[in-house]
Amino acid sequence: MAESQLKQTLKQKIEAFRPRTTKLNKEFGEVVIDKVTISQAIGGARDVRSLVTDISYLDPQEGIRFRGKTIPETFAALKEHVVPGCEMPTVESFFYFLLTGDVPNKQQAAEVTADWKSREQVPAYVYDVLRAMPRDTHPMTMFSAAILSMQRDSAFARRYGEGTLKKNDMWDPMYEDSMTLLARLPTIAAYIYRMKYKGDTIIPADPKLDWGGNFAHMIGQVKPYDDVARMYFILHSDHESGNVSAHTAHLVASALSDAFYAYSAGINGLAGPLHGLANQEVLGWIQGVMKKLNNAVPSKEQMKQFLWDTLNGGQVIPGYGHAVLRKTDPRFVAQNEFAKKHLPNDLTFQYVNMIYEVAPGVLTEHGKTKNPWPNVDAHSGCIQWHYGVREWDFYTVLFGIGRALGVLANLVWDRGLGYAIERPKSVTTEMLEKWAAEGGRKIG
Ligand code: NMX
Ligand code: MLT
Repeated sequence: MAESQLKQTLKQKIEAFRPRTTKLNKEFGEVVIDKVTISQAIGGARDVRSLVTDISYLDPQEGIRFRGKTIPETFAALKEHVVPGCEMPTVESFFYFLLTGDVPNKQQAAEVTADWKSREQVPAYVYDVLRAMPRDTHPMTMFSAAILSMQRDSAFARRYGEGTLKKNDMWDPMYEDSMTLLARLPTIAAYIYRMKYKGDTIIPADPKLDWGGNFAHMIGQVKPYDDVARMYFILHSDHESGNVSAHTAHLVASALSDAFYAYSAGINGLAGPLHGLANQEVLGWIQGVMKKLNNAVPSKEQMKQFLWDTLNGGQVIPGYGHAVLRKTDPRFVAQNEFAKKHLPNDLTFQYVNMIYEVAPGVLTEHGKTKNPWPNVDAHSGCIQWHYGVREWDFYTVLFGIGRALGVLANLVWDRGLGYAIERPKSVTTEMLEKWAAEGGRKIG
């Protein structure tokens, strides 16, 4: 098969970039860029600068930038890729941008579409795996298992096993696996959705549709949900590399495990309630309040009381707080703007807005969280619910389809730049106590 233009472009970019990483490592490897405190060692390595990625960067005040562009700038840059009759660009054009750093032209974006179409056929054994699982299995477990099952076809594992794969060429089969995985994720997710919640009535792919539009079609949705799907996948794609799903995948892949092993593991991390599962928790929380109020809109005082009840019950307010962000998440803002335009009178949307009005004050008064503002998950379920995707426990699968775009682009570059196996150093509690008594550990 002739090598795609995208792959040739990527090869040139990786080879041109590699000397920068090599030089930094060889000539400036001892330059200090951070220090580590006891609370960082105990507290989840928060803020320790120890990962490198050029695909996205998260500023605590501003939020995410994809390849240097804010969310509005990203959408503006991809304007010529907006699907006719829609508002959102294709996910394919966005992926080209994420992977290469260049805004694609029409032909370059079309090449991604064609490439994914050529790989989208999901092997029958994946469906066998899904069907063998009890139907009440969480869809994230199903999604992870389906991804893992395809490891048997990994190009990376096969080429590595042949014993001739050179380090500088390892990005190539990682790219192949990543493209295969991306091509199949919407079909797999839609299959889980229809099998689990829609009486096992599977809707086949439509070859005329783009990646996001096709997913909408395969779960049985109509316009404008196709734009919701595109927006959702783009917004959830990447959040630099320290978040649990991206970091897990990076860590697993650093052992030269292939993309299937690595992304399945990333999905398992995304399934945690402090990470991606928070979007399901938010909807559950809102529905709980609605039930108590017989679907009435609460007053601000009532809403405050519900928030306090949750906090006093020892639980977190889902969708609020963030490990890095210290302002409202711009992914929340992007969804809020979409909702204002398309579902202004939706009851759940009214709840989301009212929570946004009162929760930051309540959380500030509560005094624990460093960030009382909403994150992406505070909004996403509300839009899904409005369009009839009401099976909350599927929401994190939607996150997982989008997150694959960023994680897999990163894994290709990780291999291209030859990042090492990850292995931070552990210390004992006794050591920490000793250094605490001494006022710090003597370095050097
Ligand atoms: N409600 C109540 N308490 C909170 C919240 C919240 N939303 N956020 C943080 N806290 C507490 C936190 O539990 C911790 O308490 P303790 O000292 O008793 O352990 C304290 O505030 C300090 O935490 P932070 O340093 O502000 O936050 P951290 O970086 O540790 O955690 C989250 C970040 C996102 C895990 C945390 O804010 C949280 O649990 N939020 C709710 C769940 C959520 O929305 N997760 C989705 C995040 C985005 N995503 O998609 O992954
Ligand atoms: C994410 O998108 O991964 C979340 O906002 C969590 C994070 O960045 O830590």
